[in-house]
Amino acid sequence: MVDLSVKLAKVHLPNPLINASGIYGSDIPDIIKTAEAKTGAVLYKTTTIEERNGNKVPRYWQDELFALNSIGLPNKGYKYLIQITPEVKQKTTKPMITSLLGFSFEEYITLCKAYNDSAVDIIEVNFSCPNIEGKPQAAYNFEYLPKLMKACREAAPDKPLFAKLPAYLDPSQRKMVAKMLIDSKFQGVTLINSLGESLLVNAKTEKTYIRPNNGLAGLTGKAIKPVALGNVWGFYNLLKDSGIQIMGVGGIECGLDVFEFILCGADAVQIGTAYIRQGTAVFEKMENELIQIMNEKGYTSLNDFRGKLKIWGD
Ligand code: RRO
Repeated sequence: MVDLSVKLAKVHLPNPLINASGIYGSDIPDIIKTAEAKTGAVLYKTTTIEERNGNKVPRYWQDELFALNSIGLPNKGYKYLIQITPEVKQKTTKPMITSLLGFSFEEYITLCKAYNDSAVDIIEVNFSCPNIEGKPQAAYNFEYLPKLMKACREAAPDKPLFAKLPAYLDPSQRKMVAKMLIDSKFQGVTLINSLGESLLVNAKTEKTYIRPNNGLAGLTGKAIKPVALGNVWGFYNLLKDSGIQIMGVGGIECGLDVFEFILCGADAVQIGTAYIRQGTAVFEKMENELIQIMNEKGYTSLNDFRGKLKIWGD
């Protein structure tokens, strides 16, 4: 009998499959739809202080390999999500994870404080939205980020905090950020956000596929999986003795992908683009495929293989 359950901080999840932020999770019907699927928890769309409509359309484009988005944080504002969470919790026992992003230091603090006193189970602090014109990602500012992380921690002492980070393409960056996570006592990290500043070109029309930010936007989908796995494995090796957990995200489409992320050290995984493409059935399909792989390999729990990737030649 295979046990897929996992604990994120002290929060119990029946399985490690979570919708990525931004894929549904904006209002009660959205949240319940994801809770009724074979998910382990539900993650809200990133919330801001004020309600937002997001960027101008077209702001999303996809093919089999890629999806490019510049959605621009459409959401109903944090007060709305805090207000509906108790009602959501009457309708489902699944844990609720919120996501927040501040446009300033002070806004991050306000949001962390408010969610600390709310019914959500875990807070994902988004330091890595690539789609706000004129606002660089906090996660790439190595002087600002540690101060911001510490302030978020102080503002939300009672909830598990996960930092949503972008891809880091150099080990020196990962080392600095791992130290920041440990120093500021975050419980976890979500890796990776979409690859910012990406561009897809329509050669036929000689135009960009999307409109905001000169056509530059966040890349997701199957093609980014190797970058995501590299970041999960890289951070896992820096964080494994600290107890800081990892949610892996980026290009996960099937149970085999889930297996690979856990093998590289992920505690749980998030499914974004594949949820858009395949609908709620994607979670049951992935769960069944993961169980089959584990049965074939004789594993009975995720701990049997988490972080146990072997290096060729060992
Ligand atoms: O809303 C978005 O455009 C968005 C966000 Br907040 C994010 O964190 N990552 C992304 O790819 N899109």
